[in-house]
Amino acid sequence: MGRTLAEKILRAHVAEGEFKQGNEVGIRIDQTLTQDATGTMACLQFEAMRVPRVKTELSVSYVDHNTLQTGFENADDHVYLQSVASKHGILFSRPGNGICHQVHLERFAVPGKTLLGSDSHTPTAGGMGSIAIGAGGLDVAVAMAGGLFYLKVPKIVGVKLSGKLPAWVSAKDVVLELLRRVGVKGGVGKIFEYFGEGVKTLSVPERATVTNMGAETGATNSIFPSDENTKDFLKREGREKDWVELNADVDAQYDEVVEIDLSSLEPLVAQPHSPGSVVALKQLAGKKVDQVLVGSCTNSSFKDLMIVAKILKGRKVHARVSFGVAPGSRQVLEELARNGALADLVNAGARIFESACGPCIGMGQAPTTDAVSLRTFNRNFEGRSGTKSAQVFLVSPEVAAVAALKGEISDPRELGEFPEVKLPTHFILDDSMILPPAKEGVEVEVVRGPNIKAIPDFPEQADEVKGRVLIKVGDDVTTDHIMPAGAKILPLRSNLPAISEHVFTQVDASFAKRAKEQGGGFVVGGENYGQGSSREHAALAPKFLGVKGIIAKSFARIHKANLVNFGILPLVFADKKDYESIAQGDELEITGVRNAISSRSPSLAIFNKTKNNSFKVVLELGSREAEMLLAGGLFNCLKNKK
Ligand code: MIC
Ligand code: SF4
Repeated sequence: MGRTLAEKILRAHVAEGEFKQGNEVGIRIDQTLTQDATGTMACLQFEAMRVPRVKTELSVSYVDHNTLQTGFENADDHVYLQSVASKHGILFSRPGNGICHQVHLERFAVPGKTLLGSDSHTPTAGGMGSIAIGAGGLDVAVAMAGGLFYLKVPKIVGVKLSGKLPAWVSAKDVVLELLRRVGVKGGVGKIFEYFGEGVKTLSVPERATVTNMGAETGATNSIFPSDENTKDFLKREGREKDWVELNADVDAQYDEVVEIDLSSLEPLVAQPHSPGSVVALKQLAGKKVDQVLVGSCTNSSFKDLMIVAKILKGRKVHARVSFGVAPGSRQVLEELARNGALADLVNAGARIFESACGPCIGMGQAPTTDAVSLRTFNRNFEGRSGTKSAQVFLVSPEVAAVAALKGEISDPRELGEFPEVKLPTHFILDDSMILPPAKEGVEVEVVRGPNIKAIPDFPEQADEVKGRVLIKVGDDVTTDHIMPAGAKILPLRSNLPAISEHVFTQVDASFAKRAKEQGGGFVVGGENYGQGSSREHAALAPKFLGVKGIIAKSFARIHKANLVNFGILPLVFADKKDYESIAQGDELEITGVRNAISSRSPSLAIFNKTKNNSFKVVLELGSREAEMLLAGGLFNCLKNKK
């Protein structure tokens, strides 16, 4: 039987375990990426491993999230990251050089390689034919130190593309269509592998838009073949030598197949507050718009921004709309500056932001109260924009540009001829903002500002676990709910005691105080607990506050791994109905926890003292995870092995 492309690449990297769906395997990681918001923790953890130089083929540390520098904290983090990178053999992409995923795609992603990144949108590089997976910072630190990355072999779902996108319909609509069909849980435990005739009609950056936002389905990653278009893009980036042809076998068998006819697609929109709430744009035509933002790692490539500039050229942004553009990389920005498109954007009334994540992670540009904000981004979780009452809609650059002109949602197809965008034969190649590491790392001194606090030691897993339910939340709770970001909180990413004060603040401002007063306890959640961002602070900060276990109907992949990495029990209701009978404040007790973990008995009974009843939970663990939980987390586990 023929093999899928994902299987071929994964098999070539398996170093432990048998490659069989559902089995845990350890894979070798060729490349890593970190960004500053998760990277400071990853670097602190890497430093604590006392490995002098990274053991990967390539590791890059990007600064793109925390670039506002409203105080000394962000700036201190940057210098810390720069010095760690130099000392330990990591390339350092300076603030202003661009968003990690866009820059990685341009300068480093290679077909057939494995990439592990401490950011959930790492699968962007799947557009280049890499197996690119998002993970918690600690997993990435382990990979930098030469360790394997462990994952359950996912199902491989083939997405068969046919036809060609009509004018004014773009790659964003392809992935919105996938989200419309499968929703925000539909990709859990799966890889989406694209194939079929339609693949040829999409360029690498367009493919990357699709693989980027595949993260919103909960998928492990998404991947496109490496073909002539891949070669073409690499050539324009001066990296033709990195090209290899990679395809699934013609008789490859997928676990499932989803078919998308590109020709039949129309402009789509994800409505508030979920990337999975997708409807046809025409249903919302006429809705007044207050803010339009173009950028983020989903849609900030040269072509995305050129389309917007061409639509706006010689026109003016509507008086009601605040219109902003954040180019994905310095390369994109310089191209636009030199070819005149930047002037067209400025002339139309655009506010130009730095090449960084910016408003996508709530670093500035919070919309007005009750605003309607149209964004080319990938996430519209409630409050993520910085304004809780704002309604954020996710759209393509084409739709965004037309809304900026008209001041309301309107079908871009009504604007007439679709502007053609030609890619430059050679992109401007200037890697001077990517600093190479020192040749002799030993001499480099790591610079630590007062905001950079060491991670505390955590004890091993107790046998008896007691505590109250500190909070009960519903389905699809995101890591943005658990550990919000934004201009106020993001600068605290390297200061665990300080950031912990903000756990669950969007949901219940008194959570941290209550958790501390009660000496920790439990969190009760619904389905898909911890979807979205890879931020390990959503596990680490609750751990710091004494959270011992999360009892949920199901968990998102990266978050579950982060919980285990930091020694928090991920408990799943054996009978989902028990979720109903448990309330905030209930006193819970579990005994024999160590024994259950070491005997890998999947089932545990929880006694609800308040209700005087017991219910069952499942603790599904591989042997490695069991070892980690017993030790009180991955870090303790590594220390024990030394
Ligand atoms: C996000 O888009 O939510 C982030 C910010 O990039 C996160 C990482 C983080 O929280 O630092 C992600 O996607 O993993
Ligand atoms: Fe940055 Fe937004 Fe992309 Fe996350 S989703 S990496 S915050 S641009």
